[in-house]
Amino acid sequence: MKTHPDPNPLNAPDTIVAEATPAGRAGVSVVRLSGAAALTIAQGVAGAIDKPRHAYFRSFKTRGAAVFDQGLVLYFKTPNSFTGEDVVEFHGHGGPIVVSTLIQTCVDFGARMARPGEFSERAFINEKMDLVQLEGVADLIASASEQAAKSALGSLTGVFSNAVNALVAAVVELRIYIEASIDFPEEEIDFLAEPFVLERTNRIEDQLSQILKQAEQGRRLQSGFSIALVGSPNAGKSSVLNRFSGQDSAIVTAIPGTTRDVIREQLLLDGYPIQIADTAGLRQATDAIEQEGIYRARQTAATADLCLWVVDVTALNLTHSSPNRADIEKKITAAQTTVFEDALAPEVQLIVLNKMDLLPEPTQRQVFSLFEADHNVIPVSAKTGLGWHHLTAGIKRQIGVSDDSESLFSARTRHIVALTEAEQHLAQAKKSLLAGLPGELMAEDLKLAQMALGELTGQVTSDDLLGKIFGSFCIGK
Ligand SMILES: Nc1nc2c(ncn2[C@@H]2O[C@H](COP(=O)(O)OP(=O)(O)OP(=O)(O)O)[C@@H](O)[C@H]2O)c(=O)[nH]1
Ligand SMILES: [Mg+2]
Repeated sequence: MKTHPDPNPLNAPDTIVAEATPAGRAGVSVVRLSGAAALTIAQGVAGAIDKPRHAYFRSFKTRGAAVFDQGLVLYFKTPNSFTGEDVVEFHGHGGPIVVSTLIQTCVDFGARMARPGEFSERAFINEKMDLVQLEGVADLIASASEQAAKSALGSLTGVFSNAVNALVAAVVELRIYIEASIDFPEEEIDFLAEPFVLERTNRIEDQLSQILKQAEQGRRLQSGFSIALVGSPNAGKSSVLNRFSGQDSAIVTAIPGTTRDVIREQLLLDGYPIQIADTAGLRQATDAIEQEGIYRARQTAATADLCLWVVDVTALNLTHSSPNRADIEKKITAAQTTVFEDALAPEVQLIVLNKMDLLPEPTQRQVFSLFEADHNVIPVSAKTGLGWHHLTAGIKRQIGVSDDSESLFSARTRHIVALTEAEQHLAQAKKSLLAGLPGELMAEDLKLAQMALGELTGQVTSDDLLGKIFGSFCIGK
């Protein structure tokens, strides 16, 4: 009788196994083994296997040699695998019993169950991918929109990492120069006064702020952009929400003060994930419920990535005069300041001039032409959809996404934190330089900036951080 190889589990304590596909019933399910004993264990389950990247069609047997499934076995020889270790994939039938028998059989032959994110962790330790790339893998899997997936792929393929690495290289180069100057104290002043020291510092600063901007956009692409609809009662905020969501999400009535609660909808705007919030109309309310609604409206506006300030165009009394742009803008500002004393910064808002359908045709045409080339005031009708594509385009412009998103990558809060930290250290370094302070100070700040950047890709890491990152991944990833 043919006996299965029997690896000593003590020699291979660290070969891990998990289902790589989601649990449940499916045509095919993939179980993955990784570690020094992966091949021996796989041979125990499926017989002789030696050729890497070859699809073997085999029966899968338990340690007691009972056949329980048949399928494909693929062997990836170290270091040419996802984890960098020997990896074997079993493509068996996707039934819960079959999969659990397969995993149990691998354990019987000496593997152990993988912890969450352990395959990724090994890929990181074996330098197959850096942290940003592995997070890109997780983001790609979690992507809820086409654009989010595109940006995650950017991180996975190294767009983000390359940008960060280039920045680290530039910081290191500058550091070496500054540190060399410290070794020649008599000439230090001249060293630091070389114009290229400031030039390089400025260039690094520009590069960093560019990456930070892209990272912020990348993070918002993953989590979604938040938009708040604000304005006076009856301006048509709820109608705008309903047109965006394509359904009657919020109650619309002709009674001012209809909306009190914040009503949130998730949607895709040309493939970009958006969270849009309808809020209570802003006015001096006497009713306690409405007051609370207005308080919430302000809070929503303050934390949103973008506010759409909805204005009822008929409330501007344009019908009797020939509309004039400066006049309209003045009226809008006046309306805003009466209801929203802590005025919104112009860069976080778009003015939605609603109810255009109610204007007489000639006035309508005039208003449209007045704001044709304007990026901040957008005439629309929530009722008829008039001008809606301008609004969509305006939002995309405001949140900084373009259809050419090739250069995008996904990012997480921890990346933004690290980049911001690096930016602060760099600013401090520049300050010391401009103040003519000793080179040691600048060198130290550059070092701190470098370390902050190193945390992104994992060049500098604590076990704590790694545990947190990989712990958030799922088992089998
Ligand atoms: N003709 C026309 N009427 C509109 C338009 N948008 C909203 N309305 C009407 O204006 C009234 C108020 O609309 P809502 O969407 O409830 O306004 P709101 O800003 O949410 O009001 P509050 O919740 O009270 O703050 C309703 O009668 C709507 O049908 C529009 O574009 N054209
Ligand atoms: Mg409303």
